[in-house]
Amino acid sequence: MIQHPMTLTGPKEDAGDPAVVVATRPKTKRPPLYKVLLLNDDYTPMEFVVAVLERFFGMSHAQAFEIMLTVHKKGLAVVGVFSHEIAETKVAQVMDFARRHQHPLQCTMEKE
Ligand code: TYC
Repeated sequence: MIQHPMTLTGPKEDAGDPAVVVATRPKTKRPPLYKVLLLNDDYTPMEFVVAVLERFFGMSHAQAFEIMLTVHKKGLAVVGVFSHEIAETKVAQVMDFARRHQHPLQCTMEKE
C-alpha cells in the first residue's frame, strides 16, 4: 500500500512544511565577569594603596581609604568587577605601578 507523505512522520511533526516557523530562543550569553582582588601585606604604605585605588579604580579618597582599611584588616577585598580583558588590564596596571615603586602589593583576579 502506498502511504500519503503527510503520515510519514506523524501529524505532530514538522516535516519541513515551509509555512512552519519555529520560535528560536535568543541566546545572548553574557560574558563572564571577574573580581579584581587586592591583597594585604606588611610593607606597602597605606597611602600608596589609597593612591592605587583612586588612580586605577576611580574611587574617591574616602572610598579608597575605606577599602584599603578593609584589605588591611581582613587580608583582601574585591575592588572591582570587570570583563576578563578589563580585569587583566587593571591587575597589570596595579602590579606594574607597585613594582615601579618597589612595594610588594599584590593584585589578582578570579572568575565571579
Ligand atoms: N598592611 C599595610 C600596612 O600596614 C597596608 C596595606 C593595605 C597594604 C592594603 C596592602 O592591599 C594592602 N602598611
